[in-house]
Amino acid sequence: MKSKYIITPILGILTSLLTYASPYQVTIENISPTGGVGITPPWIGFHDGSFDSYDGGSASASALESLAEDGDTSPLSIAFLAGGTLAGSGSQASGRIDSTLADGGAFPGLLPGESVSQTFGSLDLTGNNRYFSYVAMILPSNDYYVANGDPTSIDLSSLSGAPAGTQIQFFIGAPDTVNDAGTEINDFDFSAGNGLFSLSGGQTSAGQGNAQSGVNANVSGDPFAAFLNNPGGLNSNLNFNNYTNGLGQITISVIPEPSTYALIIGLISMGLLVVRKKIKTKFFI
Ligand SMILES: [Ca+2]
Ligand SMILES: [Ca+2]
Ligand SMILES: [Ca+2]
Repeated sequence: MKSKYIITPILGILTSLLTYASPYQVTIENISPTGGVGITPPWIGFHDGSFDSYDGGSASASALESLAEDGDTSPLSIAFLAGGTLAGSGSQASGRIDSTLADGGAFPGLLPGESVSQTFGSLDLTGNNRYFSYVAMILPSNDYYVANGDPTSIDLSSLSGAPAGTQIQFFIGAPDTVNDAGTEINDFDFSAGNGLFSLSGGQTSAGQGNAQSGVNANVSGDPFAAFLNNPGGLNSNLNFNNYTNGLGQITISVIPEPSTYALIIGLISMGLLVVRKKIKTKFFI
């Protein structure tokens, strides 16, 4: 009976810790079928709604071109952290947070079935970091990429103050939503990632390819049918417009703070000691 009174306040403390001490974890998974497309290390950013990566029907910014053609996230990150936007209008004085999620493998991006995670200790999900943006290049391709072109379409504010385990999850690259950046002619002689798919040719260094001078447009139908120098015999699973849900999934979840785990273990140990002591006392009296 007495031990019950001791455990109840401990549970109360645990509940409040889980509610208030909460970092966030972002996990990105390539859900393409075996033999399907790869994704370069995804760039992600948290902002106040002022950052837009592209507008359909408009030319790509050079920072987006670098990512779409070579998987290079540096120019995009620099532009993002400088507070501006790549499309439309908007700016943010300070407080943006971004990252490129590379895994430790020989290929730092995500092949089918691979995933990568990163934890963010402090995000202001009701202010500076309320909205989430992502951009990643599709492999193989010359300038195909996946991104959200609406700055406020992914609102994370509901995760603020939510208990550990709460999450927002969504698919990316659903059929007919992958973009051609319109910056490089689609040509297997200068595409990136060929070697990952046993395709001959391909660019041997960043920036190789012929300028397209086009605009951002959704890729529909067979994505590779109109490529120049198509070697033929492509794995049919490379057709990402045939994937039911898309080519990837992003999960953003509230997780307990590392120090919370230590506190939980400590408090449970204390509780167990107290209970053991009580039981022992009973047996020996
Ligand atoms: Ca846009
Ligand atoms: Ca193109
Ligand atoms: Ca190229």
